[in-house]
Amino acid sequence: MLRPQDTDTRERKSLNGLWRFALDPAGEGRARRWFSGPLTEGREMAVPASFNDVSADPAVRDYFGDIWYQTTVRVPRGWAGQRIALYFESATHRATVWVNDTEVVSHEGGYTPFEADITDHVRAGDQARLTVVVNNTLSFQSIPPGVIEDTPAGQRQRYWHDFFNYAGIHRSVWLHTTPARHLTDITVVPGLDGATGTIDYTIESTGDAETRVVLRDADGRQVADGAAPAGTLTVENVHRWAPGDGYLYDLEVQLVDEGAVVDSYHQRVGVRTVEVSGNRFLINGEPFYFTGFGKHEDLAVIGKGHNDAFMLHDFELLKWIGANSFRTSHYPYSEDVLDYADRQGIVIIDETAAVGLNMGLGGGIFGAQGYQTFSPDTINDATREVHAQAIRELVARDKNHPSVVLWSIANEPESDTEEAEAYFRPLFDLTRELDPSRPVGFVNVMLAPYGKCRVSQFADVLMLNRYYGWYVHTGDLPAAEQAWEEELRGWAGENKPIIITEYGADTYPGLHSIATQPWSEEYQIEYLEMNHRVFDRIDAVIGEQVWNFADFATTSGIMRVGGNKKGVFTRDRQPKAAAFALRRRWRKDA
Ligand code: BDP
Repeated sequence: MLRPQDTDTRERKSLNGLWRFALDPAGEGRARRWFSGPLTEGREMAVPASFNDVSADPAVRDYFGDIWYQTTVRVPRGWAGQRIALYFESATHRATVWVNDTEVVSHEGGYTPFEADITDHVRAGDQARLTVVVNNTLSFQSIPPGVIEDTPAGQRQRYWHDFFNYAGIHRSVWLHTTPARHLTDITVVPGLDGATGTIDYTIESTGDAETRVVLRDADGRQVADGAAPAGTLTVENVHRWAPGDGYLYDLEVQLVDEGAVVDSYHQRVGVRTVEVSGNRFLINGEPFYFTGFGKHEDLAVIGKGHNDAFMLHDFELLKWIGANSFRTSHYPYSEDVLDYADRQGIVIIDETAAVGLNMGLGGGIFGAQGYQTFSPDTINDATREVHAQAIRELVARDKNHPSVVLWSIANEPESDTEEAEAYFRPLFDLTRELDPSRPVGFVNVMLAPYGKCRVSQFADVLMLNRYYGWYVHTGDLPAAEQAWEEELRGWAGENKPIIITEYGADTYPGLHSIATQPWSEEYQIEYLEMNHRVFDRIDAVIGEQVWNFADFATTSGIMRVGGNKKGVFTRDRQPKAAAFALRRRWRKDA
């Protein structure tokens, strides 16, 4: 599936704006065919945005179930004779869409795009009613998982991930055209042979037209071309894509019939290689050290809604602090973020939404559980298929981004049991089959330390989340330092690169202390410095990503003060004292 574009042969129209909106607590909208007429409740909702915090009603914030969105669109008159499609960049966590009275698509998974061909259901020049029912409930068969529990006060949604279950239509919605005969997919895999760049490409299309590809450099000069639907382009003296240098070529792909261009699409290409060698992570053959953060899509009012200005500002802050990378914890981020990272030369660890597959984590953050992680009634084969589909859709969407250097197929799942091993083995195989060009890993949790984890054997890179000095040895940094180093030395013996994908301390901005006091701004600095001493003593550590870039909203709990406060920046992006300390470490020039 190709993201909508305006090209010589394609047009798109944004459907962003205010949509009619209705919650459906009785779950009656589908049976009562709410899609077959105007939603009458009279509320409106911004698209893109999470609906939760837009309203001032706490019951809306915590609502789970069906959520209805509706808009009307006039199909441009000039679109007659074209194939017309609807493209949702995401709808969290699942959605069904109607055009007028006809159901056109359903999609499971909250963070990847889906599309419906609606050519047969609309007419150029006419108005059409679009209705979407989004559903945000989590179950043991959703990614991420959750459960609805009956309580004396009614049903409650529980989940085991430490961020608020924002939902709705978080990203842009497009109405767009393609020609009837059209390109359906493009895959590029870059390579390097000394100063020469290679680009293996594969083009998929409907129909039997010929293919033409033209590669242009950033100044628009043609540097290579080809005529087959698959092949290799070479570029002498290639300008490599590299961390900090987001140089992109433009691959124009055309379908051609008797000399006429039938369809045309532009694919950005960054020429770089990624490889694991021993305990090194190589980009363009050079060892790379990751600095940066685990982030979230999380903002006041709009929740996980994508916002261009905040995206630019976050990247400015990354640059300011000397971060060269981040992880899309804990779900695929907006396609705009990936595109911008490509252009900025920011390196990305791209993660699925498989977070919270771990009932062992219960006690502390989420309260007692009473569930077994893997069992026929909880995370089971059906869940694994949903998880596999999430991986397929992530790779399909992000495979061409040079910024993406590593797949993370899960965050902190149970990984110390035989069931976990059996669950994950095929998912690693699948990811490698889908993309042999990038390393694959998952993020290991403290409950499955060195010697106990049975899943890390499948990973090319070890990604560890550790909270020595926070959740354990709280406030006792010397004890934390010793225990942390001891564990890390064990992992280092595996001869794989190690990225510390999370280490962090909750910090209440403005709280100060001369004594070593957790929650103070000084403690956050001391905690980070302790970690850095440990990392610097261990050769296999090739990356440090602090948890978190910014404070973010979570579910309620006694461990959370108005959300998770491990941000180096506050939720409104003001620096805590630790930001300056990190900047001194990461930016040798500052
Ligand atoms: C890890 C999770 C992350 C949490 C973090 C924390 O990966 O989502 O927010 O810990 O506790 O368990 O702050």
